[in-house]
Amino acid sequence: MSDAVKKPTNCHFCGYLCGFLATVEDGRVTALEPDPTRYPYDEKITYGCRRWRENLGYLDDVRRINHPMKRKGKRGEGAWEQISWDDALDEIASCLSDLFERYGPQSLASAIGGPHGSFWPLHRFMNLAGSPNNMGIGQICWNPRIWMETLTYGWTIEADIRAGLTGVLVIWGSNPAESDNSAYWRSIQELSKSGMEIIVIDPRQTRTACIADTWMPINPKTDCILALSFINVIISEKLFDKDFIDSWCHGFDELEEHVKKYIPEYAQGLCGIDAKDIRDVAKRFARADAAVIVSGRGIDQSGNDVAATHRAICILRAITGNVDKPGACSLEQMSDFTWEVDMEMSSLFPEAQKKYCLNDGHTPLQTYDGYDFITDLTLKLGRKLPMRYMTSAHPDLLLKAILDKKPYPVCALIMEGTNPLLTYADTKRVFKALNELELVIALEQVMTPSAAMADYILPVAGAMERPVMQIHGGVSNMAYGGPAAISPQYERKSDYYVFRGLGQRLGQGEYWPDESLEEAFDRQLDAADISWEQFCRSGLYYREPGFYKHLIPDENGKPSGFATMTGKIELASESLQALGGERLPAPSMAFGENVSGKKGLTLITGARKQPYNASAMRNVKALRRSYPYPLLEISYNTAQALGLSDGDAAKVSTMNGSAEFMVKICPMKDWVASVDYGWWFPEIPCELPDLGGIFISNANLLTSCSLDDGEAMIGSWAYNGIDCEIEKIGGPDYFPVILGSIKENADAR
Ligand SMILES: Nc1nc2c(c(=O)[nH]1)N[C@H]1C(S)=C(S)[C@@H](COP(=O)(O)OP(=O)(O)OC[C@H]3O[C@@H](n4cnc5c(=O)[nH]c(N)nc54)[C@H](O)[C@@H]3O)O[C@H]1N2
Ligand SMILES: Nc1nc2c(c(=O)[nH]1)N[C@H]1C(S)=C(S)[C@@H](COP(=O)(O)OP(=O)(O)OC[C@H]3O[C@@H](n4cnc5c(=O)[nH]c(N)nc54)[C@H](O)[C@@H]3O)O[C@H]1N2
Ligand code: SF4
Ligand SMILES: [Mo]
Repeated sequence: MSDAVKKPTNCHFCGYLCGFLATVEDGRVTALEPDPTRYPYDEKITYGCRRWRENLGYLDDVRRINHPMKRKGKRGEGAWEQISWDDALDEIASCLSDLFERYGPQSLASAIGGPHGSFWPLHRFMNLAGSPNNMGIGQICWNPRIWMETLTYGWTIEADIRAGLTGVLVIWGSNPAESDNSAYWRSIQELSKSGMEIIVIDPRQTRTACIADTWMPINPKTDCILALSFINVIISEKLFDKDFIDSWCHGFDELEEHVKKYIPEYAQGLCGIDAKDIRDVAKRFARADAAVIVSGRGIDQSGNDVAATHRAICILRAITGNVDKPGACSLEQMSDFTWEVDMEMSSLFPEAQKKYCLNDGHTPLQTYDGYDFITDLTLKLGRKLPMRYMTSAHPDLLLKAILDKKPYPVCALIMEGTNPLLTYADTKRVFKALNELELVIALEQVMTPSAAMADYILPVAGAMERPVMQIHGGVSNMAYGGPAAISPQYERKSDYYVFRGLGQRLGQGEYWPDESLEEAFDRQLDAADISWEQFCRSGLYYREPGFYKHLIPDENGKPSGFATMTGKIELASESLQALGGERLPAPSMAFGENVSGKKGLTLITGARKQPYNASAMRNVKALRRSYPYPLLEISYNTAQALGLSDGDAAKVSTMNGSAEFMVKICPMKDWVASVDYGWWFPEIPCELPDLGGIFISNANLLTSCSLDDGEAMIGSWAYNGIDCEIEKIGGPDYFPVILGSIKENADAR
């Protein structure tokens, strides 16, 4: 037996990639402990996190996929045969070349999920293959903020929350107490004790709201109106930063005119927040020496007003002089290491294939033309967004191309790091699409309902078995991650291996020079003058972006300004207008329209909760015991009005479908309902007809990605602010009974 050695590695059960030391004996990990020498270490994080201890068991979890598998029998039936890697990749490559010949490479689509790994290998493969059809969750996570900040400021920003400098922190539609185990949430907690004022805008009184000085219980989807009302107060009370606006903002007069009508008394009726509180918060925000606004999925996922809300938030920062200033935020810098867009090899995507962009004519920003337009501007200051994320195909259009073969057929799908039957909108439509496809490939670690619908499941390596480096789309000069502690167990391989292998078989060989992901990372870091090995020692590469960069002289000795059409921060957006959008943010609700008094129920799907992450880990006993059933949160008043009590079972219905949850009474806005997302039941067989119970309590049975209701420029769909109805279907024994009986059946097989 060889001696035990401790090797640095990372947890990857969420995007924070905490550093750990793995004890390795005979090529197996036998113990795991937090590594205080590597980023992002915080004793409290690892103490508080309930997931990381699962890493050890996860290596040999019965649900793990250990060998390449090929479907036997009908799709979804659960019959598989083991096949070799070479055979799997040969067969898939030959199937793809056949499809490319028949329908062109645009007939291949891909689907990704959250930040589970590096997606550039997939994107490189798609670029070189010539398909524009990578689909993701970008339109409702990340992209809206990135697009609007880039249009308004010329680039995206990073909050700069600092003791002694930041006077006010507004946390808008985000709940880091549940969604973020990282140093960020810890620092907010610390700073809240040091005099920084915290304002939380959320329909739910979250744990984050509980540490805030002010909780603004807003009606879902009315954030744009609230932001415009804040702007109204700041302008009418002359609390704006006149010097900064005169020198560096474009379109202030238009803005002043535009927001005149959004007085707090008007916003009060729609947002459900007292006019007095709106005035107070606006004033406190404007008077702070430095103030920060951070936003989250409460904004990104609220449908048609997403872009306007982000724009209004961008404007709030600008008119109060809180852009690229210490204690407020900094404009990011591009990475010193190779940019994401170059790792993707986006410049090699064939020009002629761009005409197959499904988004053309639908969402002007999220297209190659929109991307090129913005890139011309950002390149003035040497920056470039990652092309693939920013042009990703809209799910509504892609599903149409799969189901109706219009405007051309899409016949094959590669799913990497996603469980779309649980996390994409409109589960039943996704299910139909998976049935319709000729070829479905899943790169997965465990058997999920989506993987169960594949023709091939390729077993990918997870935490500790493969290196990781998170770079946030390459829009900032930061990378974090670390090495593998052991080689992939069983026959698992890295995702990189799959795309390189397929690429080589499809004539892309010369573009995949690196044999392993480590080598590719090493090459990527070359430009920053460090090696992969050096990077792994601290687990972090970070350069502070600095502040007031618009004042840095350019080659003519003039201040370099902002990378927008006017060289200034665009309060009124010339770029948006040029692309067919609105110069100023306008909410979809027409002015004067008043929905107050309407007693409809509004639904939020997906507010994050510990200990789960998206659709994962419902099979882990320790976690499941603490959180056994999917919850529907409503206020005491709403419960009373609906005749519901804590623990009851209720059916929630929307235009799209219905799903079942257990009632939990919580402090939140009346007439708002919030359901958990990601719920399936690993105790139910992961095969048809039940497919792990995805048709019972899955929040995305209730949602739709229809472009008709989506945001006009990007296409964001709504996971929040959806009309719904609720009815009681049982008492507290409902879930134990249905899941218990299913479990008995499952065990009997
Ligand atoms: N209703 C509703 N829907 C939502 C949301 C919501 O709030 N409400 N949130 C949306 C958001 S913001 C996001 S980011 C998505 C998340 O959506 P997904 O990312 O689809 O969700 P996960 O359940 O995390 O699924 C990821 C899968 O990837 C696998 N995996 C993990 N690591 C790797 C890896 O390295 N390689 C590969 N190939 N696979 C891996 C896991 O086993 C898991 O099954 O959900 C979106 N959907
Ligand atoms: N435990 C856990 N942590 C996670 C994840 C997970 O699945 N589980 N997922 C990760 C991912 S992929 C992401 S993108 C991040 C997201 O992290 P966050 O952005 O913090 O997302 P949520 O925790 O869902 O918080 C969104 C908040 O917005 C509120 N909200 C809903 N609708 C509205 C509205 O119309 N207006 C306003 N103002 N608020 C609204 C909800 O009540 C909720 O409290 O979390 C990451 N962290
Ligand atoms: S916070 Fe995330 S990365 Fe860190 S230990 Fe917990 S699950 Fe793992
Ligand atoms: Mo996300």
